[in-house]
Amino acid sequence: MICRYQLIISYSVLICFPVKSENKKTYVLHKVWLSWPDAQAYCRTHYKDLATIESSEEQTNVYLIKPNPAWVWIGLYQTPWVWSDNSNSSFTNWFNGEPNNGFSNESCVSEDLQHKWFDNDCTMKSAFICHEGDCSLLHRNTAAG
Ligand SMILES: [Ca+2]
Repeated sequence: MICRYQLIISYSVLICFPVKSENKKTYVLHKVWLSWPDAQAYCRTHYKDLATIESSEEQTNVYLIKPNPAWVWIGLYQTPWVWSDNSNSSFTNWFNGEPNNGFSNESCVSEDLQHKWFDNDCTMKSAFICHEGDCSLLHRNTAAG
């Protein structure tokens, strides 16, 4: 009986918990210029993913981390338009006339100086915004020894 108890309490558990009380994303601006696929890879390695923007409130939060105007990649690409982190948000903030696939190769989305969205050539190099997950994994080893 004692043996079984020790087995249970020494089991390692993974707990996902909100980083902030309102489950807000944390956006991080990177001023290194990368193509969209390279920016996605960077964000997935160091954060959760390229930025997903799911509401006007989150759009404002993106605005707040861009004190210096810059074009930035965000995590939307096609086709059809999907978010890199698989969010099913339907929020959009397109510039008038966009997306227009203007050069027939515009499959990745960047945000302009006024924070409106444009489809652009994925190989174009640009600053980009990553986001942290809205929850973090806590690895807790409850081994009692
Ligand atoms: Ca375009």
